Amino acid sequence: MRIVTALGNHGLGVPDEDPTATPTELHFRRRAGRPLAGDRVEVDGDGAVSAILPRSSVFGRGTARGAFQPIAANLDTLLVVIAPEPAPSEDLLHRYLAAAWMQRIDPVVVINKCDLPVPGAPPFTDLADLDVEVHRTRAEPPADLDGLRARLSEGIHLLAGQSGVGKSSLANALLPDLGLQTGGLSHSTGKGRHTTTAARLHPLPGGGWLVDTPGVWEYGLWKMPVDELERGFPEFADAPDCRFRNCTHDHEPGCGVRSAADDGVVPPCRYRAWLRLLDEQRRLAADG
Ligand SMILES: Nc1nc2c(ncn2[C@@H]2O[C@H](COP(=O)(O)OP(=O)(O)O)[C@@H](O)[C@H]2O)c(=O)[nH]1
Ligand SMILES: [Mg+2]
Ligand SMILES: [Zn+2]
Repeated sequence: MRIVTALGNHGLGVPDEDPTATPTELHFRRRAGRPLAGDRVEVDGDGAVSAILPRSSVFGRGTARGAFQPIAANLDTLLVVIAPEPAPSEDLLHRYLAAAWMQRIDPVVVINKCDLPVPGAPPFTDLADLDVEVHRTRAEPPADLDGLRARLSEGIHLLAGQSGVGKSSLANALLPDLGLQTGGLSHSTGKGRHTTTAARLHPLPGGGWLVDTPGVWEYGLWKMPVDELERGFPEFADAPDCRFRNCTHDHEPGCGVRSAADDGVVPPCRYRAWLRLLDEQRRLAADG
């Protein structure tokens, strides 16, 4: 079975061979651990989840205290949605990219609302310097979605991005029967934290799954070692070696990453993102 949504010790699942079947209620046995949306699981004779099959990835976020909060399993793609309006946060864009890379998930940037003029300014102009796939779409009314549709026909893909960029509109355009509320209404109803992070998988008509996580757009990382953070910055591998093996690429003399950023070998926007995420790690560490 494939878990399409999980809420603590129970959830909904569909047979692997029939993703569009009506999901059935599943109890999760304690010894199975905590299944997540996206998990493939074994079900015992009583119809309860007895084991989680090995995961290819786990996508999560940091809580306010810096703990890792898992959101979905076996993601292939993180769709980072930005739009000309509301103006994108450079910080949020780059932390999503880093989070995807460090969790072995391919990021894809979706520039939605391409009916509006796309500003010739960062972070839009920085995208050309990054090793990341970019799609331009219009969700409302739906247009220019064929490229994205084709890209999503296999695997599990999660829509992320700040409020108002058109995530619900995109989900509605890609999943004609969904009928999600658009216009940010789900934000103003003051739903609890549990509701706002419960991910839900929807089978796409052309194959593949789209994961929708209502309300998740503030995105903090969790406490992690510096080398784990660095997995989110694959472009640093192109920099010369640093003088110190445990270099944090911040203040240290002889830092290859900083010199590569100065030379433009590492995109300066990525180096700035690194310094912000390093700062966040130091704040999390200081909070205990
Ligand atoms: N002009 C334009 N507006 C869009 C597009 N996609 C969504 N919108 C509008 O943007 C607003 C926010 O969309 P919504 O899907 O709720 O964004 P979400 O908060 O990311 O889920 C709504 O008023 C949509 O009608 C688009 O491609 N072009
Ligand atoms: Mg929405
Ligand atoms: Zn360094």
